Amino acid sequence: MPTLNPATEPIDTAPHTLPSNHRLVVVTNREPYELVQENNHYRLNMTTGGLVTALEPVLNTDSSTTAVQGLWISWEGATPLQPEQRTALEEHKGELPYTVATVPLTKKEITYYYNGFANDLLWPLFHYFVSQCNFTESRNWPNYVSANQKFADAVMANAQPGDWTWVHDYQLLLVPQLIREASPQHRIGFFNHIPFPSYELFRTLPYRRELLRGMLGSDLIGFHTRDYANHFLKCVAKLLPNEATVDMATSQVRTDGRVITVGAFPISLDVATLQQQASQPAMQAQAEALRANYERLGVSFLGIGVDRLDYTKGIIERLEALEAFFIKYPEFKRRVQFVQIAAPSRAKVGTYQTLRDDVEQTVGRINGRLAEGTWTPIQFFCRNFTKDELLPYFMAADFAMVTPIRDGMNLVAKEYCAIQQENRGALILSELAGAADELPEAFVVNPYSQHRMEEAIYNVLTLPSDEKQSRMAACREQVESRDIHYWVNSYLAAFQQAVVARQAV
Ligand code: ADQ
Repeated sequence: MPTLNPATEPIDTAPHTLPSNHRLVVVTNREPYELVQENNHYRLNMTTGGLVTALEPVLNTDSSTTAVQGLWISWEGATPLQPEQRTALEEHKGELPYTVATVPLTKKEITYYYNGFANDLLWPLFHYFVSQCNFTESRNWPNYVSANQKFADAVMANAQPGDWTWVHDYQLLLVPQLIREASPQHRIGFFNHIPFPSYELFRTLPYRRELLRGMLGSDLIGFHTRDYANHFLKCVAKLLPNEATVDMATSQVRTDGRVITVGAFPISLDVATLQQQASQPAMQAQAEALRANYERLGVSFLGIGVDRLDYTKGIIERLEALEAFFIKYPEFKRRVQFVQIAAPSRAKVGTYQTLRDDVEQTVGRINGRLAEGTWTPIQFFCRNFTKDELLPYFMAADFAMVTPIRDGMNLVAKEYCAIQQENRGALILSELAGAADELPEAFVVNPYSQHRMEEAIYNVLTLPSDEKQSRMAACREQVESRDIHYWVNSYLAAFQQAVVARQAV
């Protein structure tokens, strides 16, 4: 079997419905919808984050031509539901275009499995932030194991013969093996949404072998980039030499009498739906009004940053690069407005509480230092925007700064390109985001280099517009041709091949 790398190689991407009467079972930690109370009634709101944004159209038979019938298994949410809320959830579930099943986690599991092992150890380690890692083992690991067991149990409790079970992300690394133990013939796919670190980093984890074995319960293991896939294969070769054989050429692992396929599948967006939303006259009018408001204040260039509030996203480094830019090029003061929109996230993890304070202080310090008249260089919104609120900013902005310190993929970069239908905007993109592999025509920067970021800002403001347009056109065409349907089609095609490969052994 050839090495799977749809980022660079053609692969069968004809729309892949699963065999008839078969079902896709998506398993994620985060619930796709949360219950929101408004006045006296409840409604369901889509949750913020890359994973839900990407997966929703796969199962959403209302919005997609390649959607498949499915079940979505996830936790119930960070706060256990009160009886009244549970009733409301049951009533509203029917509005979703797919079936959902929830996994109730105890407060202890949420503290130690989710906030602890997943978000205070795996997340920073997989993003190369070793100094942020909390290696406390005594409660975090047992709760990670028990929570993973609950997800595996939920899969088994809901299982039907035609299921293709697709487990997602670093919170659930043990689930594939736990399902395999309960049901050896189960079809199991896994996808990791964050980077997979190099061996030298991964080996620092106390439970590194258990985690690899957990993932190897799958038939197909997917990553965003070939580099992440190779890191994983090298970790298996180094850490499980007596129980697994790795073939780097075919990107396969043999263990436990099975073949496991490993591949790169760069995630993307439901581009057509996003473009359709952006082309609504009301949305266009909002974008124009937004621009006009800034222009009235003398602003010629609008820049944006849109992120979950996370230290991996490089928000402070970006703001400091803007500060350095205004000091070096004072002629752009008053003429450039930067808007940073950040969605609060993981507020129960200590590093995230201090991050919000740090960003607010940085914004205050920079504005205090540089503000002139009515102009403050940075506007900061710290809340969830709806897509209708967010899109006008994407449309109005002359440039976007997507400059994470490390990021598995980064969908904001692709969202910004997708809606530049006139190729107007410019994207400044970190080379340490997975998206940089696919978007080399963006203004690619090293997020650790303030100097490079300053120069990139200068370039996007001063280069001739035809050069910027041709670079954006290349980025947009890439995003359009490798959209979410391409991602799901290529993953499901490879999943079916991987199950055949496993059964052939
Ligand atoms: P995330 O780290 O959550 O996802 P990302 O891919 O950037 O990050 O997606 C964030 C999503 O949230 C985007 O759709 C964006 O528009 C939205 N968003 C951000 N700020 C918002 C705000 N203030 N209000 C409303 N919406 C907001 C993880 C990995 C990524 C990977 C995805 C998918 O960390 O690297 O791209 O999964 O695999």
